[in-house]
Amino acid sequence: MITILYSLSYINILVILKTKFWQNNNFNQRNNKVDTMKIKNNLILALDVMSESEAIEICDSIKDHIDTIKIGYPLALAEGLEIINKLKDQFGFKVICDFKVADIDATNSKICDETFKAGADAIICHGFVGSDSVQACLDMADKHGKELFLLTEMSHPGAKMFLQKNAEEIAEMGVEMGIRNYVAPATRLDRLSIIRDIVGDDAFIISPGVGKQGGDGKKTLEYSNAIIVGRSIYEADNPETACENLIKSLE
Ligand code: FNU
Repeated sequence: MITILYSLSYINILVILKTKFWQNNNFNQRNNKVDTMKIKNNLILALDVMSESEAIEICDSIKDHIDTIKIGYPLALAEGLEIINKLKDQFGFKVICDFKVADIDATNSKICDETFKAGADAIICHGFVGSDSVQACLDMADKHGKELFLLTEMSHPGAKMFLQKNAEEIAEMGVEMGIRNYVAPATRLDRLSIIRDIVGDDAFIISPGVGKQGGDGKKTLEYSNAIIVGRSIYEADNPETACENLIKSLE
């Protein structure tokens, strides 16, 4: 009897130790993720200006308040991917490339590889293309030790036509694939809240649509980890003041 009890408690200890190991491991992984994407003032600048000189001028004026910028096709097509390292070197920013990658897996791999080689810290991909295409982006992000953001539902009115109908399944797919970073709209808080529920509190959500598209920054941050703001900052007469006022409004 004593021998049986002894063996049972030994097995119990092993089970507890194993569980703790996984908990710790997951905890460490989570910490790494959040650290990688720690964003000053929870504010990302969408730098959709059309020239390097304009980009530098804007960055120079907001550099004390923002440490993460998002570059999309407008600036990358106008100035080439070299703009990524130029802005990183000059301002020490983290750069998210908003290329909404949405192709077959083989092509997605190539797009992500080139973008990470050019210095991007993260890339945004579409989810509607399916798990094989998204997996290719995820594998390339892992290979480079960089981050992938999965776009679930977009912020503009047209997203209601097709994307919204599948956004929840896209988010579920992301969770099944182990994706930790998501893009979800600041313009529809009910939808943002649903997406947050699906991806869980440990996921990192960034949200475009604050300002010009009508979204409210402070309310968005009840569900998101950071807001993405473009025109309200870079089109302002004084981008630094616009940035400061926006940050105050988030308190
Ligand atoms: P602003 N963007 C968006 N909605 O607006 N990446 C999305 O659903 C999405 C995006 C980008 O309106 C948009 O391309 F997935 O001037 C732009 O770069 O504040 C930025 O977010 C919003 O810019």
